[in-house]
Amino acid sequence: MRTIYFFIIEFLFLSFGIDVYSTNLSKGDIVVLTDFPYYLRNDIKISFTADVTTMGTFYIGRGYRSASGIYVKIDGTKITPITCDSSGNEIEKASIVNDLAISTFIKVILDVRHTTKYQYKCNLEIQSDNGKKIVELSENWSGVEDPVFVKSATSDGIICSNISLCATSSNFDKPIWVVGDSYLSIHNSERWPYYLEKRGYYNYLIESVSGGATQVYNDALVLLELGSPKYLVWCLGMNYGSDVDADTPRSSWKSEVDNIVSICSSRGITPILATIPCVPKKNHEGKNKYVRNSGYRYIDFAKAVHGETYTAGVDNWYEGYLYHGTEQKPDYVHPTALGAQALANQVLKDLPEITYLIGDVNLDKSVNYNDLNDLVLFILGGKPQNFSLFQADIDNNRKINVGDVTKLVNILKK
Ligand SMILES: [Ca+2]
Ligand SMILES: [Ca+2]
Repeated sequence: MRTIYFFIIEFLFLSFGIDVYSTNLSKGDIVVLTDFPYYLRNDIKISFTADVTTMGTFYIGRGYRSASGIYVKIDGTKITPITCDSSGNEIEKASIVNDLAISTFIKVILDVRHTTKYQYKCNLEIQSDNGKKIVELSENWSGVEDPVFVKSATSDGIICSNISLCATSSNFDKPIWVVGDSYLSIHNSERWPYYLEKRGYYNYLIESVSGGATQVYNDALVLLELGSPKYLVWCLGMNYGSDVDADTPRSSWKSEVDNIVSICSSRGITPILATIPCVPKKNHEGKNKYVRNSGYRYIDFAKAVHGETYTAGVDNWYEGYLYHGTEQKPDYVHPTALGAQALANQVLKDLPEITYLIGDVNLDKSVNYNDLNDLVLFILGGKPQNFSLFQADIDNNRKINVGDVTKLVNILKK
């Protein structure tokens, strides 16, 4: 088997997508989009086109045989959704009939987007010689944290040429990006984004992976090549080593935070830092002092759960906030549902902008023609009441002008 790694060949600045091209895909080959963020969650659109030499089985999606992998297997007669268990073993779901005659070309589009609470569903579209087929898959893609790939099966795989694999995300337009680790999950009631979603607030990009540390920092550098949020919320810290003391944060964490702040500064992005609750085996006092003294805004997660001080081997959090795990599998790192609610409340307190609706320029929690009137009034030099500059820059280019009016009209037309 051959593994092919590609680097960015072409940016599509209008859609913020990444394309990768190759001459062919043979049995056993896998193509991975190495310059597209691996840990991007939520909305994502993947497309694959190829000239078919011999139709056979192939897989397309995210995380081939990885712990949170989710993808589809397509062959000449059926489409089979696949999820992977925590060991990366494939679990095949009920197949859907594939009645397309695929002999000269194929185009596959996977469009994953938020549908209902805690659910990210995937629309699959396949085009070929005799038409197209569109199906909505029933699996929930909200837990995915893996790279985009296409793979030809080893024994009966597709053979094709002129392949193109492309990925993009509507999330790149979101004004707030949150980068972190296993604390960030929308479908787990022991994580804070769950409680934001419960209140209807999910309008932000999440980049995260369990155990996330420097690998997420590196992924964030890739992500920042694809767009610029207004706010970059930096929640990494738990999975770095203990601080030397309360005045000396872990050097690897500090150098990465410093670099992210520097990138934000040069790009006009507002960094939002975060304190990290101390846990019985990890001292984050140095990181937290550094965050508090940085002069930047921050979310005070340590305060939210009473994890500000470190005592080796002792749970200093509020009663019932820290998950202890089981005797066989102790935890002492993650919050309980109670702890997660406290963290969510702290996010709402320290970053109220995360609740804003795109286009709600008068901040009355609905988007309608009053917002359009106020936006036009402001651009013409008037002074609308309760006008939010943050909300008015709908196209996220740090200017408030006719481009934002066009965006708002498009939102209202939907
Ligand atoms: Ca409004
Ligand atoms: Ca603008």
